[in-house]
Formats: sequence, structure tokens, C-alpha cells
Amino acid sequence: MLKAKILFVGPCESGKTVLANFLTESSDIAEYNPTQGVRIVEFEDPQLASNSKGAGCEFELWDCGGDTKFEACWPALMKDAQGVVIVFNADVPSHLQEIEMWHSCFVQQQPLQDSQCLLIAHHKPGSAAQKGSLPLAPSLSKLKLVHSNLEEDPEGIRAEFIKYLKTIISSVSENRDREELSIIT
Ligand SMILES: Nc1nc2c(ncn2[C@@H]2O[C@H](COP(=O)(O)OP(=O)(O)O)[C@@H](O)[C@H]2O)c(=O)[nH]1
Ligand SMILES: [Mg+2]
Repeated sequence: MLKAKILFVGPCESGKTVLANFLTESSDIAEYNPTQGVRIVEFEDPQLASNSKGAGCEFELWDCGGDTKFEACWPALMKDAQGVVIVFNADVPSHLQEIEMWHSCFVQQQPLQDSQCLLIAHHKPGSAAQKGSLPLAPSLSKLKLVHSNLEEDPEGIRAEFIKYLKTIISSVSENRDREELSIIT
């Protein structure tokens, strides 16, 4: 069974917990594990139940506290993570700067590729923000950006998230193949 650990990070009150709950609701939530600063949700997505090798994939979604007072815990959160989802509030302009810090700490300073990172511009009910491209910093412009609006288009973000999980599974399985090869050779 392949396992993937995915972090949800980003500014406070941006919708990380709401999105994490929504995106995992369709599957069995095996366990809630509240610790200070992080909540771990385990799930298996039935739509992703088999990968190319026919094995299932299990996910751990780490819904991380957005407060930078937990900064000392970040290395522990990041350990062995294969994916980082940065959630921000599309209606708060200062979040565009804040997410540069999250990207820098959780992706650039890690051995993670930009392809393992997803940016979600979350629109709370009544959001007035545009759904197009955003004036992102150059370091963020290569990242995949998706918009979420759970009232107007809940299935849109679900589909994007599943696409993202698929890219994570293939990178996890490639890494495993590489490890297997390096052991034999
Ligand atoms: N109804 C609704 N409320 C939302 C939505 N997203 C965020 N909120 C509100 O915004 C608050 C903060 O969201 P939360 O997910 O807890 O933010 P977090 O700090 O990033 O985890 C929540 O308590 C909700 O009241 C949404 O899609 N629909
Ligand atoms: Mg939260």
C-alpha cells in the first residue's frame, strides 16, 4: 500500500479546515488526531483506490495551524511529506504576500518540487474576489493555482484535488521504484 502525507498550510482563517473536511468527507475518515497546531485526517479515496500497480493508496492529510507561533513544530510537520497544499483567502490581498513565506518554508527549503505543491485561492461565501489569475510573486507563478468556492462549485475543487492527488501518487510510486532499483543495483 502506498502512503502519502499531504500538508494543508497557509494563513489563519483562510479555509484550510473547512476544505480539508469537505475534501475528505466522501471517504472513510479513519481517525481524528488532534494535537496542538495540527489535526491529522486519514483517508483512502475510492476514486483513487488503485494506481498503476493495482495497489491502493492511503493518504494522511495534515491540517496545520496557520499561526506562526507553531513555527518550532514545522520541521516535524514537514518530515516525510510528499505534498503541500497552500490555502489562502482570495479576498485578503495581504495573503498573496503571506503565501510566499509558506511556499519558501514548506516547499523551497525542502526537497519538494513545485509540482508537489498546490495553491488554493479559497472563496468564502459572498466572496467578491476574481476567479482568474492573481498577481502572484514570481516564485509562486510556476505553481498550479486553483480556486475553490464550496457554494458555487464544490465539485470543481474536488476534481482538482483528485487530479493533484494523482500527481502525488505517481511521484510517490516513482520514488519507490527508484529506491527498489537502487537496492538491486
Ligand atoms: N460557510 C462557509 N464558511 C466558510 C468557508 N470557508 C471558510 N469559512 C468560514 O471561515 C472560518 C475559517 O475557516 P477555517 O477553515 O477554520 O480556516 P483555517 O484557519 O484556515 O483552518 C470558518 O470557521 C468558517 O466560518 C466556506 O466555504 N463556507
Ligand atoms: Mg484550521
